[in-house]
Amino acid sequence: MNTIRTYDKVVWSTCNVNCGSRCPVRLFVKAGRVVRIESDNTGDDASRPHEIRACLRGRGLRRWVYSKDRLQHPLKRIGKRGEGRFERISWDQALDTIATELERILKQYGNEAVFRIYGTGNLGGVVSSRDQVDRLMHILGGRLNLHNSYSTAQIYHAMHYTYGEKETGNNISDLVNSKLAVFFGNNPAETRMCGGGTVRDLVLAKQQSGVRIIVIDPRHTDTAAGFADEWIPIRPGTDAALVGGLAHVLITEGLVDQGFLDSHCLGYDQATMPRDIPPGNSYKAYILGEGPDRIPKTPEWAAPITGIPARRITRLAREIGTARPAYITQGWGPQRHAAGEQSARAICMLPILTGNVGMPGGNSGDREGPFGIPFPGIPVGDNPVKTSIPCFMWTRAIDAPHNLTALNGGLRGRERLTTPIKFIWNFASNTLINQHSDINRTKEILRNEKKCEMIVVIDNMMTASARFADILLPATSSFEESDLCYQSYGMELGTLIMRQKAIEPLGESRTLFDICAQVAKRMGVAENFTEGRNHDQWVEYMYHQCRKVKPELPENYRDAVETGIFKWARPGEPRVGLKEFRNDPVSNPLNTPSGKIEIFSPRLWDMAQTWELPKGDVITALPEYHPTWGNLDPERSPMYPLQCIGHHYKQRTHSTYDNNPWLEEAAPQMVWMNPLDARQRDIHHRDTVRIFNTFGQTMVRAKVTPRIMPGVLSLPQGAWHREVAGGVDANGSINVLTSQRPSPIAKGNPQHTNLVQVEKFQEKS
Ligand SMILES: Nc1nc2c(c(=O)[nH]1)N[C@H]1C(S)=C(S)[C@@H](COP(=O)(O)OP(=O)(O)OC[C@H]3O[C@@H](n4cnc5c(=O)[nH]c(N)nc54)[C@H](O)[C@@H]3O)O[C@H]1N2
Ligand SMILES: Nc1nc2c(c(=O)[nH]1)N[C@H]1C(S)=C(S)[C@@H](COP(=O)(O)OP(=O)(O)OC[C@H]3O[C@@H](n4cnc5c(=O)[nH]c(N)nc54)[C@H](O)[C@@H]3O)O[C@H]1N2
Ligand code: SF4
Ligand SMILES: [Mo]
Repeated sequence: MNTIRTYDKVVWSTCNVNCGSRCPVRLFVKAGRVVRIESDNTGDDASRPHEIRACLRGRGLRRWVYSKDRLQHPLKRIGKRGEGRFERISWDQALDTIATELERILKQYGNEAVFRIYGTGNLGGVVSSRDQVDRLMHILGGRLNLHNSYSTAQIYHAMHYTYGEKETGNNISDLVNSKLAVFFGNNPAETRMCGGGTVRDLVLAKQQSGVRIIVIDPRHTDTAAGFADEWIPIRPGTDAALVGGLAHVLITEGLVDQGFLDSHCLGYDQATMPRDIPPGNSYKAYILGEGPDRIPKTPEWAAPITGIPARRITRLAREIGTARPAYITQGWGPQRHAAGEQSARAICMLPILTGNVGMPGGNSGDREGPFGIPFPGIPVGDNPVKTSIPCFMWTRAIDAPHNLTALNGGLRGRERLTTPIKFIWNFASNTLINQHSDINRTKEILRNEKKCEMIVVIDNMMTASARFADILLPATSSFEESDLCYQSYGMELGTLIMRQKAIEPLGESRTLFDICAQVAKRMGVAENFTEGRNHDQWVEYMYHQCRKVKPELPENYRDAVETGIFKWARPGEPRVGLKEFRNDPVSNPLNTPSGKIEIFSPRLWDMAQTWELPKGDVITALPEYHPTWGNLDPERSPMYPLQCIGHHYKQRTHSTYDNNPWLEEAAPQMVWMNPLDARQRDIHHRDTVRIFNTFGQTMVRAKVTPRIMPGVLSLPQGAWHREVAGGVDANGSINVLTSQRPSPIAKGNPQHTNLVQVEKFQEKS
């Protein structure tokens, strides 16, 4: 290995993005440049706490930080919004404009007109976190709140109505105690790629116990390829139908845990139904065809909907019903759909029916539960504004605010939105354009400068969102600022990394803290905002807050910086979610109104009567399957006969790192397509194809592979949108094909629900 003496300094840093692993990296600096990156090398694979190896993306950070797309100076839009034409201005000009406009908009429209859009580009920083914007706005009287996330809107609501609790899952290391594992749309080999994520624990559990793993996913994922004993391809959006077929076998063959259902659950059969509900509405009645629709949910019923043969459904049900304990889990792919709440709730029915909830080696049906140390974020204070929109509904809050209500759009704190969004803070987010649905419609809404009047983008790169800024500010990257970084979804580890500034800011980049402090100064609230600290002093202050949680951390901040990285292994046995409830449901009731697992949800029963839904959407008290606008029988939608999902891809984290050419070479952007679908259209591997629907069109190369089921495409989400003609994207950016129609309960993003057509791209001569 190169000796440290070859370099001027070596500092600890992190990969910031929201893949969730927050890997430590070491930056080797020479003559003011980072010239080499290494991964964590403290510990080894076998030790506890273990080594956290960064993936290719973290190791490729230099290509990203020094990219030609890097923003280096404050810019002001010239020409129409979104054209991408800017002129360079000074920091003073930029900050004065922001402060003047913010003041004007606050005065003219009030605080509900200001919105900090969802964005995850710098979740790895504590001081350089989006919380700074919230803190500033709270001091200035508040901002429009947001709830949900683009990650988990539907599953969050599913868990809320079923269990009333968050994080109900067992640690994945608990797999060593399982007889069988069933993964619905969960792909940790790609979405939790490094040593700090789930994949390492999965490798170890599989090695130790040889537990049988079944992956249910439209794609033969890297997880299926690496770990699964069997892959069952399923039509996207139909997991609830599969569960219906499985439940029918479990019930009719006596494989359900009746005792558990009687003592812990509401609404499995008539005996535990709420008294005021008419008979025939229990889960058992629904499955056996004794409910209002009179349809028994047999495997033969589920087969044509899901694309899984009835025989295979029966066999899977018997496997699940006889393996005790069974670890049934789902990723967040099944829920990022038009009726994702129903898929997520339905998958939970398998562990509920078989009594695998709250057991070692079992699971609740939720995603695997994390272990994390509760280190604090910066204090953001109270938001005086109580109105909150689902984060996905922001385009409606600009375009048709008066049509966004509690009953049709999940608005909280008000019956109806009264103030449109007029000012957007977009920090470390490409959700303004690239990551939100229906890019072409979003652009149309934002191009109208009378609607949203001011957009401030603070980013490292000239992204598709940055092009829609009125004022565009260059932020320091993680190489250029000190901060603290905590673990995210770490299953077996808690971490604290003392990130150190490695190089001077590129160009005129500034930290988010400095930007907010300067705006605060111009608005007359500098002292409130800074509390007399600068960026580095805040980092030190937050370190001392961490010491309150982990008093064994060095007393002296410089000593901590010297050590650079702290890790804690999860103590004791793997966590078993809902264990106390399982052991004694009377003394430890759940947070649902009944205190039980609500298979039948009285709250959803009421919502079904009162909420206003567009035609085709339903809310049901039971986790029923209903076809949606996006997974209709393709024969009934001949124009767009293919379903198109968009998986989270190893080349990048969302859109971040898409502009690293090394990663594009390692994992190119291609649409997955089954050979049967390709042959019908005379498409060959690596051909350029055009994928289109009513929302737009994109061009990308085809990956013709049996690793995806016929009738389904998967276009890896996050590619940088590049518009080449009206509505046409040339870079395989999936959000020109997705819809802004929200899911029924959560009002979440249905971005894996899309109907499309594909054909070979032919250059017009
Ligand atoms: N490499 C990489 N890692 C990431 C990210 C990234 O962009 N790149 N993003 C991070 C973030 S913020 C998040 S929220 C998580 C996302 O994590 P997930 O939401 O779990 O990831 P997805 O790839 O969307 O979906 C997981 C799997 O579900 C499958 N799937 C899609 N629809 C269905 C369905 O209807 N039924 C079933 N059974 N399966 C289905 C997909 O094929 C995919 O393999 O990943 C994180 N990790
Ligand atoms: N079709 C489809 N769309 C999706 C999804 C999907 O599955 N399918 N997934 C959704 C999900 S789960 C999520 S979480 C969202 C994610 O959407 P976003 O949160 O917008 O995530 P990114 O696209 O990574 O954008 C992050 C931005 O932060 C910038 N950035 C990175 N590091 C730093 C930093 O240190 N400082 C600053 N100032 N900026 C930085 C990057 O340049 C980038 O522009 O996308 C959602 N969109
Ligand atoms: S992208 Fe995720 S797994 Fe890869 S280095 Fe960064 S934090 Fe780690
Ligand atoms: Mo996410």
